[in-house]
Amino acid sequence: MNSKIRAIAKRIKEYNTIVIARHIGPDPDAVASQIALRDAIKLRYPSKSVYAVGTPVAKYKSYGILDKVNEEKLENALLFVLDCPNISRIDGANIEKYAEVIKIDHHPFEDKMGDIEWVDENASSACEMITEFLITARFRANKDIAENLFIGVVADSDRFLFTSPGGKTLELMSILIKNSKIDITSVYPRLYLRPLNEVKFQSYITEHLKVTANGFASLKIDKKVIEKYKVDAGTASNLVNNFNNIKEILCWALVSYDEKLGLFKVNIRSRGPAINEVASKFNGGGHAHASGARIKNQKDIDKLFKALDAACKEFKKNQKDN
Ligand SMILES: [Mn+2]
Repeated sequence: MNSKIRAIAKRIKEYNTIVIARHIGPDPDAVASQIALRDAIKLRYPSKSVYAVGTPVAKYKSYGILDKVNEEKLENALLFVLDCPNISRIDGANIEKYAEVIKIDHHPFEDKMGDIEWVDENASSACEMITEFLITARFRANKDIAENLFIGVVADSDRFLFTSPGGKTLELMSILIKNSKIDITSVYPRLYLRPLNEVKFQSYITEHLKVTANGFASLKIDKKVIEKYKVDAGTASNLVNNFNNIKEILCWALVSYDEKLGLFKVNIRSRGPAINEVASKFNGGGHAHASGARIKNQKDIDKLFKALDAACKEFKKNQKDN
């Protein structure tokens, strides 16, 4: 058994109060992984108090209900941080309040949070790592747990386009499906069924993308458009994944304004240059080919766009040279 997995199983056994957090602005992988881990621990240890925390998101409520925890009242609790490499992006938990912190993540390493840091950049998703943990440490996954894990893997791997090497993602999913007997065709609509107004909004984006000669595409989506198509700012950023595999586009970014936070959310994807280092200079970060940034003013957005365009230019030049 992987020594990290053994150590994590041991900690779960030792602690009676366990809190599971993930990143702000959650996606299916973040929410599904925390709820799956919570429910699997409860299944094995029914007397333990296990909580999955963070801001609830209406569209993910079918994954399970999130918990509220008063951290001031916690004593000797264990905190899990899933799918989140940096302390500043943890939603709803303060690592200082816990006796121990365990990170399980598939993003490039950023902040040290505790003694056990299980970081696997090769893993497709946090849900893949939780699946590996449950299978290896012999935790049972019932139908709800298995469906959540499958959803997270499918979402982050873009339906198995990006999987870990050697077939590991597929192997783990095969074991999960076999053991839990879930029907994956009934799971897909939960991720892929979409309203017509959203598809129309996607057409609007396609129609209005600005594409440079270097292959950088971008669009600032203003409030009026979001209102016209009756979508929310979150939908605008999630659609970014639908612009892959376009010949003329190497890297692309969508910007929407988050009223609640009072700043611009930029979602960036690339099938060419690595973009996380560029994003990290603009209050952001992420994976080499999928990053995001939160920006306060228009000027910095233009600066970020220039830097991404330059990265595309450099990438094209290197390809020609080789
Ligand atoms: Mn993830």
